[in-house]
Amino acid sequence: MSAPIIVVGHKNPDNDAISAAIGYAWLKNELAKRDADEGEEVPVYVPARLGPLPRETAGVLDKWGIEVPMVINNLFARVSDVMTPEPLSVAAGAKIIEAGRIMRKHNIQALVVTNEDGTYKGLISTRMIANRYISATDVLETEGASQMSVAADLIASLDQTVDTVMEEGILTLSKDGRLDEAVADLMNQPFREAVVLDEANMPIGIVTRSDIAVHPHRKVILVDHNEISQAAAGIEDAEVVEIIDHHRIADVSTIYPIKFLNMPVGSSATIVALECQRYGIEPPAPIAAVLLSAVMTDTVVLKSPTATATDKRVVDYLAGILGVDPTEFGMEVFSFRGGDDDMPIDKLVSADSKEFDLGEGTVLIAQHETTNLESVMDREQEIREYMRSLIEGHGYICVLLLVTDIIAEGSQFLCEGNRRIVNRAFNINCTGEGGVWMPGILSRKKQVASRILEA
Ligand SMILES: [Mn+2]
Repeated sequence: MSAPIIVVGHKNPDNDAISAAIGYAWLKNELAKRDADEGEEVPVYVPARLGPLPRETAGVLDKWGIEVPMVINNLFARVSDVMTPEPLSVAAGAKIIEAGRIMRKHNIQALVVTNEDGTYKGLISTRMIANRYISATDVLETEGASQMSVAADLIASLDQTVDTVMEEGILTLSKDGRLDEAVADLMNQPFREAVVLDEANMPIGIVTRSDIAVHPHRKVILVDHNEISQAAAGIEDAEVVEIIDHHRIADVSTIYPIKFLNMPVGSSATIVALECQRYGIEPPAPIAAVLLSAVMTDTVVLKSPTATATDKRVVDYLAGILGVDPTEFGMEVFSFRGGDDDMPIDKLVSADSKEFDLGEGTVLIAQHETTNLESVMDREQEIREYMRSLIEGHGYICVLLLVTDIIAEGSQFLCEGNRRIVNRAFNINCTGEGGVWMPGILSRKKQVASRILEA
């Protein structure tokens, strides 16, 4: 079975990054099942995420009984992508002739040697047996040795146990280890094989030098981003097979032409819903709920200037499937976020934050949406202290936090580091205290990041 295709959003995932991945993986699986020919292997699409679940996502997934997508750390090819699973083994106490028979029967060059409890002990290869045989002829060098004594030693060798010729110093690997590191280690040891062990020291695979002649690439579909700095580590090593996004076109590149759907709409989930309509595959209620929640959070209940007529149509379509009032539904999703006064400071400031490279350095633009600006501003000192710790820890030249009041429809700008960058772009005067109220600013992408990048 070939490896599943990962569908994943950006780092620091927001509700759209995770929901669009869930929705698009669902649609791709439906299409794969529909379009597969008889007896053909059906590809499997698996949604994943690059970080913790936002509270509202956790609330929606829990309410609609949807499995939380797995966390992935990187997209580098792994040992498990090339290993031959379920390697044949032989007990350390078995005779060499027995090991030889197994290898001949299965036409393989090496066997894993195991202890009595099945755990890993070493490895025996045809090469090691051949060396033992050739060394039997060494007796010819000694005075008075006859061909008969060589033959006797050869016969005696067949009766020896596997552990007398096996090697114990073979490279061992774990299946989730990075392939490039495993390859370097494998080429650095004198043996052609490495053994893959699980946590209990049981052999679960074998990797040989011929297995690594071809370097595999993990297949991935990117949703809600197309920028390397926002993608999983190892993105350059992966094969991007599709991109579904509503951000500016950035720097992820591919070798082959791919399906790249980029639309200036309010959310990636909107594009996923449009694809459902285009293929005539209506999402079931739980998927419709996940998608609708993402349109609502990304467009701040359709109030953001990023919300388009297309988003409104999609919202009506999804709300129709669910039989709900879209605004009420959206408000419920926002309510899953909980109160601002007891939210951990790191969540409040950096749960939804993105890095932007200005050339002179990196700016972090964070956004916190609230229905109660005052309760957030009550924590200003704590917030600013945390923002300064981000600057110290990551070397940002500037950190900007937008505290977006979705009822008053504007954002309070709080800025630490080089405030000139923000002040220049907006012609305002952010200081170290109080921040600046920016009416009508709801969208980081459309109204803030673009202006800072252009300034
Ligand atoms: Mn989005």
